[in-house]
Amino acid sequence: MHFGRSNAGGRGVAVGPIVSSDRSDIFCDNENGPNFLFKNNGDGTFTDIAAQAGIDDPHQHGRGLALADFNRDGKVDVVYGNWMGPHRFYLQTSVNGRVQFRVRSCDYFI
Ligand SMILES: [Ca+2]
Repeated sequence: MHFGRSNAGGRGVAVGPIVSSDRSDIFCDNENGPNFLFKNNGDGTFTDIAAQAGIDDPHQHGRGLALADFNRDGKVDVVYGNWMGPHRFYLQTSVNGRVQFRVRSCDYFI
């Protein structure tokens, strides 16, 4: 099975119910090009929704990542470092029933 572009330069991968309530999705932060967020379709296939969900971050070079529900709203959020770029902290939200990730600045932690 192949996911996305073969030259993506993956640097981090995490698996869990990121956008699905009862299935394991896959998030990959990449060095060369956009990140992937593969939503589990429940039939052995996955759909990359990173761009439509606002978490593709195509101009950065991801390094490692973690998943957690940082704001305790029941939705999984994503944090990762970038090489030679700003680190990212994304909170998951929903806009008109569609999954969206909003990047937050580090002052969110204050
Ligand atoms: Ca959350």
